[in-house]
Amino acid sequence: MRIAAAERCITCVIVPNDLQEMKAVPSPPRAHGDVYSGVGYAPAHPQPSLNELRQAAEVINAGKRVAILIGAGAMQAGPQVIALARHLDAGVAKALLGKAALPDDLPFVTGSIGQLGTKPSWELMNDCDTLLMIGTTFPYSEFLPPDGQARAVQIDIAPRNVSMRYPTEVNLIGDSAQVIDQLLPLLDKKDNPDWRERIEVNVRKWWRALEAKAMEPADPINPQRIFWELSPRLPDKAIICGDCGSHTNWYARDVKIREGMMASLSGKLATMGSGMPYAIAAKMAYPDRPVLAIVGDGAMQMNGNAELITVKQYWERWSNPCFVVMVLANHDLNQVTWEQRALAGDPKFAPAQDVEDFPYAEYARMLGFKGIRVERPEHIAAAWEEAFASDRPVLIEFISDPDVPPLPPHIRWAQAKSYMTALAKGDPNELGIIRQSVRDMMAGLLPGDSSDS
Ligand SMILES: Cc1ncc(C[n+]2csc(CCOP(=O)(O)OP(=O)(O)O)c2C)c(N)n1
Ligand SMILES: [Mg+2]
Repeated sequence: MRIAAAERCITCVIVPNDLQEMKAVPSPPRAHGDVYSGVGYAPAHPQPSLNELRQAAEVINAGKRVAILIGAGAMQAGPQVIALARHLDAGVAKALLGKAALPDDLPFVTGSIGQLGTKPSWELMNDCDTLLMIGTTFPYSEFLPPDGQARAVQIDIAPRNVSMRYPTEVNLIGDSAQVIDQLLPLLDKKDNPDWRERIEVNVRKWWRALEAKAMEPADPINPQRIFWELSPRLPDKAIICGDCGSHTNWYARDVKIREGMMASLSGKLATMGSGMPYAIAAKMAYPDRPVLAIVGDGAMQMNGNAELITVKQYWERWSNPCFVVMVLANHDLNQVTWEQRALAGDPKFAPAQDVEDFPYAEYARMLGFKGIRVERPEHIAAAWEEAFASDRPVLIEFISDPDVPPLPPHIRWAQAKSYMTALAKGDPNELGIIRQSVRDMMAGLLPGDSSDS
């Protein structure tokens, strides 16, 4: 247990059968092979030296356009990151596991970064001259500033994580909140309203574009609208547990996290099947808080349906019964179908990608829960409200369109062309994809010409 806490890693604890059968004694005999140990845990408190802090301050003070990137390691440093961003006139982008580290209603928060990220995060990284990475191992270099463009500083509790994803000049090892507290007094107050204004304008434009995109019609439901309508209806202190699929894009981009909420998913392994077990674990740890699991129909059939039985077994012990499972029923392993179209130019291979139809809401009712099936976009908002007001666990099933492209914010013309080429090879969803792609271009999120590449 101590190794798990000290190393922050998965740790295997083996209790041999013969040990389990031994008598418990206050103290083992003092004999060769017997081990005496104590209880308790003392965490390490690594601290950067004053010299290192000064070097970091020198790099940051020399810059004019600062970008901050935070990850899960900044989860306990929200107020410090806000103070830092205000002091430096900086924008803050969030890696997927750091989504709950800062609320999305702050005007300088550009949202998530990367393949599932936002356009203002992309712009922030491309236009900055200084990068400050805090508690993150975000791996995709094409979403970070081009090499040589930005001088960079990294803060991380683990020495092995630094300079691993970007050639950072100065690395500060320690707890994010404490290190920022030490660094801030050494930093000059920036006076760069143009940079800050540019970031905030990009953020405002992005939210408007996302809303326009979410409100585009689809057949029958545009998945983005489900997430767009969710944000204002999320209860305070909600814990959101995501899964791996096309819905992870909409979770990352459209869901507006507020102060006091928690959110996670399988950010590093990106394994399907995280949503339901994470949600059950969240409810076990915080039975008084509302919990939402976001799951695709593929993952629901993989393990989610079975885990609903676990919920049946325990839910009446929870002080707050609010446990909502959202199933995105698109009858497709949609994320991979799109990856194959966009990256390889291959059409959907239906025998591998189709997901069998299943009556999720009906099955939930059979288990004694509330089951809601939503087939029309105008019913989404009321369905969310009904779900969060329920006195028992709820499964809410959205019949959604698999032809809405979950493409990255900076999609290049070459990629767009590559999936269009796939259509020529006879994609079974050809017509729907053309329809939704044209709608996306109209909403301004796909490039209309090669100048965007
Ligand atoms: C255990 C596991 N198997 C396979 C994958 C590859 N994979 C990533 S997303 C995805 C499709 C998920 O389908 P679904 O749950 O229906 O969500 P959707 O993409 O349709 O929203 C697959 C197969 C994975 N990440 N994890
Ligand atoms: Mg699916």
